[in-house]
Amino acid sequence: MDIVVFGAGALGSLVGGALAGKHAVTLVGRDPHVARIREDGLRISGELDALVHPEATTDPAGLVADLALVTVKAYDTAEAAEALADGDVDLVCSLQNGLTEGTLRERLGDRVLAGTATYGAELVDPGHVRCTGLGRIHVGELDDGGSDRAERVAAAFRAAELDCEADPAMARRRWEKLAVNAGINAVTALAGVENGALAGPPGARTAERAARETARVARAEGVDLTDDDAVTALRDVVDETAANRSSMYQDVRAGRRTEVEAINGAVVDLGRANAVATPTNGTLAELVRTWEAARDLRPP
Ligand code: KPL
Repeated sequence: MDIVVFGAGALGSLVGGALAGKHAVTLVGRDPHVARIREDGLRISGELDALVHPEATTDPAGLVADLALVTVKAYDTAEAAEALADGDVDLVCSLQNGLTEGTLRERLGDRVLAGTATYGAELVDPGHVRCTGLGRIHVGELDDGGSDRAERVAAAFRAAELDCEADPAMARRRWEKLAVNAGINAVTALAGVENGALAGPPGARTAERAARETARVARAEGVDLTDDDAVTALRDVVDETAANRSSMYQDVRAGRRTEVEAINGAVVDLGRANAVATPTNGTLAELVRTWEAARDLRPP
């Protein structure tokens, strides 16, 4: 398969690098990471181990592929959709945090599949990504139901030895992942700890409250996600990615804008729309916003 990975951050580089062992992969990212990949290849270390030589570019214009994986930050989704609309890509699958598929679909129509990934990944240096936790990937139709194309994409991931399944119930899966991110990301970023620190109290208490609130909002939105399911999913990811620094913790360490609006912010907004109280997500969102505002990272 010809695969474009749009967003060569930590997860995009890890997944794209693994896929490059079996498929023709082009990573779209920024220098100096892209320049180093072009010169020396992409090194994957940690739980996965490989040196691969995918194509890499900083130019998102005119991309042609069977499949585009979108791995940009949630706030860059509209821009990615715009660039992909100008190319020639058969299928598009989001592996992002947050419920971003709606934005992709507005511009790219029913070519869009939903996806979730719980692998832990960190960019160590330009040209080097570390796999800090073997998670799994799920792909499927945005409107639920099974499909051949989702099965094909899952098989392409599995051919590259990534743990992946097609899921006919992606609405629930996406909310489950949102609950996991709502619990893990802001708490680890604010406390400056790896995911494994949420395996027990006190970290687990706040993280689990945020995940339960997310499940309540999901149910108000018509998605069948119990509080217990959300907490179990959270605990599983904490366990599988114990050594990982969450993407929000990595953003905070690097002094970058975070995805708080797409995670805790989105839970609060949808909670308000459905008259569901989300005090823990609200507090976490406000604390992360305070950190961003103090560094002038908030969008105008
Ligand atoms: O999605 C993640 C993230 O860090 O954004 C998890 C799966 C929680 C891994 O840390």
